[in-house]
Amino acid sequence: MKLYAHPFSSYCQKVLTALYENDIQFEYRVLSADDTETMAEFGRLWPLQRFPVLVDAGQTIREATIIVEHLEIHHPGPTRLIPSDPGAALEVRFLDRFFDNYVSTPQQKIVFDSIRPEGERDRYGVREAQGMLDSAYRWLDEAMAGRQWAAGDAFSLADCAAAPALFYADWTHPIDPALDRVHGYRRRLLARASFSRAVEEARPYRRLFPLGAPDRD
Ligand SMILES: N[C@@H](CCC(=O)N[C@@H](CS)C(=O)NCC(=O)O)C(=O)O
Repeated sequence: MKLYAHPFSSYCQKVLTALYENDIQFEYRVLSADDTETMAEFGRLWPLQRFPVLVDAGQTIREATIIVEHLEIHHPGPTRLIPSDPGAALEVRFLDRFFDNYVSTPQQKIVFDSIRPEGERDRYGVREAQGMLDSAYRWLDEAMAGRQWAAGDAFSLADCAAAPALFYADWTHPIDPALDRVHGYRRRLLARASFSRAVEEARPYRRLFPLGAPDRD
């Protein structure tokens, strides 16, 4: 298997967390502007040029969630990232969508806006994104009552999505300190060996964070 990815990318960390969780072996094709060969391969695989992309037995799989679903089908391990019970699986998939759509998407909006040329910035859109993050944080604080992981007692796809989403979102638009359950959950995610490994691999790239990476985590 080949994974086209970059260690500092949140969606790549989502997939890396799933791979490390089950100790799945793969060839890491790190995307770098200097490596024109890998970039060209990647561009042919996915002209939309969003990463990560996985190639497994000649099949190209795009979108982080679909890659994790693929791993569950073809490379299952001791950590079942999607429950076999269909009702429980729906809750996991819902929370995966929650973290992608309502945490990662507004977080990326704020970061990408900050690197637009002066005069091309979208202040209204950034305020909307900040409002969405505040609503998502508040909702999550309620939802996490009595839960260790996003969907309950078991680590899942939803936690693979949550880990990088909350990691970068708190850097971008800090989580209200009063939201203890969200902070506690973010700390548990950072302590999870699979995600912690992804965070350590990305540490050398922190200078790339456009808003300036805080001196923590
Ligand atoms: N919906 C995609 C999102 C992937 C995504 O946004 N990846 C970012 C890196 S975290 C990317 O490709 N950025 C390149 C760009 O914006 O040009 C997924 O779930 O895989």
